[in-house]
Amino acid sequence: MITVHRLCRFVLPALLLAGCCLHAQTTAERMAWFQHDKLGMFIHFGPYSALAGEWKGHQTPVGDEAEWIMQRFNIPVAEYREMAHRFNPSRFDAEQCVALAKAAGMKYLVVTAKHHDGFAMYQSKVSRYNIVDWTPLKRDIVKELADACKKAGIRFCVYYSHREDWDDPDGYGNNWDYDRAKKNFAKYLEGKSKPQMRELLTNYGPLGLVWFDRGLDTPAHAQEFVDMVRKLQPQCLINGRVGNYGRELMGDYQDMNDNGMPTGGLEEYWETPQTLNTTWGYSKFDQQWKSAGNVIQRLVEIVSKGGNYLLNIGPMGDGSIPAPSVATLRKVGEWMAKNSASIYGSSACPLPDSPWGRCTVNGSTVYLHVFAWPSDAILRVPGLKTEVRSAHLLVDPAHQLKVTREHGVTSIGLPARMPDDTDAVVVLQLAGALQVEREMVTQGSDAPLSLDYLKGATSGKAVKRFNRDGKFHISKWTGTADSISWRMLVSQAGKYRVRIRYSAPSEWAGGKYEIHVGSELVNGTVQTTGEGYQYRVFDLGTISLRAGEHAVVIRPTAELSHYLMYFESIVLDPVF
Ligand code: H79
Repeated sequence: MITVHRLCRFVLPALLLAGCCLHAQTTAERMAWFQHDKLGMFIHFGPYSALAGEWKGHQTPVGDEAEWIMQRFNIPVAEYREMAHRFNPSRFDAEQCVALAKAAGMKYLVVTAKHHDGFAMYQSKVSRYNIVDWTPLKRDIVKELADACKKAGIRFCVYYSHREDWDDPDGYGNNWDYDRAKKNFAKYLEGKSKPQMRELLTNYGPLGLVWFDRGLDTPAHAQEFVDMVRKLQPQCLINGRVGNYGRELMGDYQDMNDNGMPTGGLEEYWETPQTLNTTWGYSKFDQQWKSAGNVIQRLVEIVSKGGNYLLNIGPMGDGSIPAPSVATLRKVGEWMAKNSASIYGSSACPLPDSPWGRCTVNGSTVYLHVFAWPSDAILRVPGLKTEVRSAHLLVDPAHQLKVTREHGVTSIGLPARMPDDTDAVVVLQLAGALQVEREMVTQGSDAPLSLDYLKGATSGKAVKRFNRDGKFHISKWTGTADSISWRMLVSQAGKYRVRIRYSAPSEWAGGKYEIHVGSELVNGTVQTTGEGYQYRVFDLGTISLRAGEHAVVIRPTAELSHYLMYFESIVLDPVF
């Protein structure tokens, strides 16, 4: 049995701490709005928008990212600069843009103040290569959006590409005009990147967050950006890409890979940046638009796994927003207008996956998001242990739905017709905090039992995390109170080979752990798998298991000064 919601484990302790002492803001306090707001608008806008995926007859295919066009065709700096001289998005309307975000239910907005091409979309004293000093438009787009956001009550945020700069001779990425060997990266950091970041943190009012991209060469350099944000705007959040990929998180929260979706609920703050078609910057070739229904179901999936959705629009060269993006966001807004109570402030749902949809949780209220209406109009919810006080459709609170429970399955009588063709939300009011039956790991007739990080229940400091390299694992465990456990049903008695899969840097070698499988005990010693996240399998010998239910627990055997390992799975293979 696990008590919900899981996020309490890392949010609540910090909040309690904050309540009892007067001190600098904790991460949890800074993160509160982000945790609540769930949906943001990303805007990719720059001179590349005017190229729309085409340069001198060369086209970026669908699937390529049109904001990368300068790099893709190795456009010489002089020619790209000349093109940027003519960039004149006179139809850009910040208030309209922000109104669209608001109508869609978005609560924060992140605009590319400088993307990898090095062009600033605001008036910068650091470099004349900016939209006010370099183009016929002569308007500060960042300022216009900051003002419009303030008026509309949307949290204003900036994207700044701190490492990549294809215009600056010392920035990363342009090795077609500039000799890589002659680059002085520190000169770029001190001369452009940091001073521009300082301008953005000084001249545009309070920023909700700064969205860095592509990491930095060293943790020390990344720390300088973190320190600058903390000093100039202590409330401002910092996304994890401020630091190097494939390393421990720096900043306040994790971003998944671009368009990434975690396999399950994570026990940390996270966000996924996603596109409406397949490019960030506008491309006239990319008409692979997601449907509004797909976007709504993605939003629900993200919230059901505890994350935030940062959804992109790419304005065109004239500044207007592509019509399909507008249409989709308006439809998302129509759904949100009726259903946002199931989104804002909600957290990850610990109920097992269901064939009909997903669920989100807010205190003792559970929102069942029905994507596929059951043909017999009975919604079956296995694993829910807390008593259900009442059930109704979110859009029809006056009409109570009948709830029964048999053999651990809660059934809700639905109307015959689905009231929303994308996601009809059923609200369950519980008698107390949501408690769920732990999922049972089972085996096929002669198949292994797989105890992975997804099905495991963490306790103590152990948490499910993104590894900043595309994979997921459990880490942050350092002592005997930090464990992972499973319920497992062995249908075939006999001998099983125990294998564990994890990643561990060299400093963690020698850490001792134990695995209890029913009454059997397996001891292990951590071996290094090398630097970065390289998961390897280690054989821990065989054990004998009787048929029936067993509890499995893995934990460190002593207090450590570091994490035990980045845990991925334990597999029990029958040996016959
Ligand atoms: O701003 C958006 C992307 O431009 C940026 N992140 C999001 C939010 C990004 N930076 N780096 N990357 C994405 C990954 C780079 C992928 C690449 Fe490619 C593969 C670069 C070159 C090959 C994709 C395909 C882009 C150009 C071709």
